[in-house]
Amino acid sequence: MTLIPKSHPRAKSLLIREKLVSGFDKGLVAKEGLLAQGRGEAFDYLLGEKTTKAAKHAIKAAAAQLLQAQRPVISINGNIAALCPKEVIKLSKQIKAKLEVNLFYSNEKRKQAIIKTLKKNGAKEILGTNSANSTRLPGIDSARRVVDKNGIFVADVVVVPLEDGDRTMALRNAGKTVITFDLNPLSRTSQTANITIVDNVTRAIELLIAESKRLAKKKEKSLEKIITNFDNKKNLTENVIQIKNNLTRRARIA
Ligand code: PTJ
Repeated sequence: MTLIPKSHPRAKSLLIREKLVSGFDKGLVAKEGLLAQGRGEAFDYLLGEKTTKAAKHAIKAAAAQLLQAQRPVISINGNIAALCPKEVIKLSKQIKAKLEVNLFYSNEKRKQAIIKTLKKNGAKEILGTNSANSTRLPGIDSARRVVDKNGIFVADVVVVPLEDGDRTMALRNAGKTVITFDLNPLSRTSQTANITIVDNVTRAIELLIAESKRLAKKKEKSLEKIITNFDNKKNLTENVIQIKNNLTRRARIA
């Protein structure tokens, strides 16, 4: 990994980039995953590279939703395996969710590398690895249609971080509640998910773990209230307004 001096004004962003590049070198990340990171970085820049108030609100709703779920599943792709393998496992333990590897750019070698990384980071059971257990999610043509009979197929709540767009609607049509992390509030996934956390997954995942821990002590009724009071469209609008305000401020300085 390239040495990034801590004093560099963009050190945090550069370190995230290095994680992706190193994940690519280890065979975890698709080439296209590097492009996805670039798009994310651009939106992160516009959002001010910090967790917005709206994102904190979405994180709280996501934690409540996950604690209420009967069969939650976290979908793992190459970018997530490279960016936050430890955290995703910690989250799965906290909310008792299953982990399922599901790739857009399907590739058996890459899948095996992802499984190895997850196991190295403490994952016990990983779904999406046994073709005898696979089935098809209707309404989707990409490789993401192949899902595990005991995982995403029967899940009630699915976390799909850094998604490519065509699966969220298929999952919604199958009656599932979808939670995503997506820095682009305008993406199709952001617009069709039930809860969109518009934040860098590397920042937001730790906050989601902490919030799930905090809300685990709350009664069912207060979790329900958090969920029903959350409006994803309104939350996305708040994020777009945040971008607009940041740009207006920058335009005044320039
Ligand atoms: O490993 P695979 O084969 O399953 O492929 C994974 C990628 C991410 C390549 C695939 O799902 C893809 O092509 O995704 P997209 O269509 O590029 O969408 C990814 C979305 O995630 C975009 O809206 C990005 O802005 C957003 N994004 C990128 N990096 C981050 C992010 N959101 C949160 N945190 C990030 N670090």
